Amino acid sequence: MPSLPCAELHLHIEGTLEPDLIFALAARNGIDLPYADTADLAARYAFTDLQSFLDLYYANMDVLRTEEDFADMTRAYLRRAAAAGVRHAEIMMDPQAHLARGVALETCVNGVAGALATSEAEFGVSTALIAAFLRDRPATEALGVLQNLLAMDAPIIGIGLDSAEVGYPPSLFAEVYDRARGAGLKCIAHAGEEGPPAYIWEALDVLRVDRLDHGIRCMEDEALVERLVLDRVPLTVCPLSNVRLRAVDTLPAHPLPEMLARGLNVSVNSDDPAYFGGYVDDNFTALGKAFGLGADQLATLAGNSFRSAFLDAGRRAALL
Ligand code: ES4
Ligand code: ZN
Repeated sequence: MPSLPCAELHLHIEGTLEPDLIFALAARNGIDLPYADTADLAARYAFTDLQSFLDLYYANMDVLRTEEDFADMTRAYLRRAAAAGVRHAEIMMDPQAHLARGVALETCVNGVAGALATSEAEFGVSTALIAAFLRDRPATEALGVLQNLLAMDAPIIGIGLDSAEVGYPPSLFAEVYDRARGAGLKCIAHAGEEGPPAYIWEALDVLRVDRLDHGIRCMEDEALVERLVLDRVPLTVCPLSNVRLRAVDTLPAHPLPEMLARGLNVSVNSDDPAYFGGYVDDNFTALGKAFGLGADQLATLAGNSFRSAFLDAGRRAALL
C-alpha cells in the first residue's frame, strides 16, 4: 500500500539515530560504546516512562561530534521520511543536549541545517528547523541559547520545549517565549504527554503557543477540550511513542479516535522513530490495525498535518 502523503510536525532529529548509525558514528569518532552490538543496544529500548527513554536518548547522542555526523543523521531521516510519504517535515533539534557535551552550537545547527538545505532537491521533502529547549534545565540557559541562535542568524522558524515534563511547567519559560515571539519565531511546546492538563493551559495562556506537541491529556479536562476545538489548536499526536513510553496502556486504548470525534485538530507523527518502533507510515499502519481508520479519517489526519504546518498558502498548495 502506498504511504499516505503528510507533513511530519513532531520529530526530534536526535530521536532518528538508529542503532546501526550509532555504531558507525562511534567507530568513525573512536568512541567505545557500552553495548556489544546493535542487537544488544536495541534490547535496551524497553522503556517504562519518559525519563527511562530520555536517559538512553541523551547517552546515545554522544556519538554526534562533527558537523558531518549531524548531517549524516539528518539525511538518513530524510531518506526514510520520503519513503514514509512525508512531503514536509518541521524538525526539532536539542542544542542544549550538545552544548552540555562540549559540542559547539555552530557544529550541531550547521550540520542539521546543511542537510535540510538540500532536502527538497535530494529527497523531495521540504523542511523547516525548530530549536527545542530542555525544560529540565534552567530557563536562563534557554534564554542564552536563544540569544546565541539569533546572533548567529540560525535558520530556525521557531522554538519548542521538550525533555522531562512533570515538575517543569511551561510558565517557567515565559520570558524565553516572549523573546522568541518578538523575534518573529513560531512557538510550540510539549504539554500533556505525562504532565497534567494544567500544563496545557499554561502553554496556551502563558507561552501562547501556535501548536502543541502531544496534548493527549487534554481529554481529562472538558473545558480544555472545548478551548482547543474553538481555537483549532493543532495537536501533534505520536501514537507509537505514547505506547512505548506508557503514556497510554495499549494502542487500542489510545484516545486518538475520540480526539478526532471531538473535532480536535490532531495529526499523526513519529516523535523519536528510531526508539519507538517506527516512522510516520508505521504509526498510520498501527493505527489502521488498531482502529480500522476509514478513508475519511485518514484524509482528515493528513489534511490536518498540512494545515497545521508553518507554511504559507503558496508553499502548502505546491505540496498537495
Ligand atoms: C521526547 Cl517523547 C519526548 N518527550 C519529551 N521530550 C523529548 N525529547 C525527545 N523525545
Ligand atoms: Zn516529542
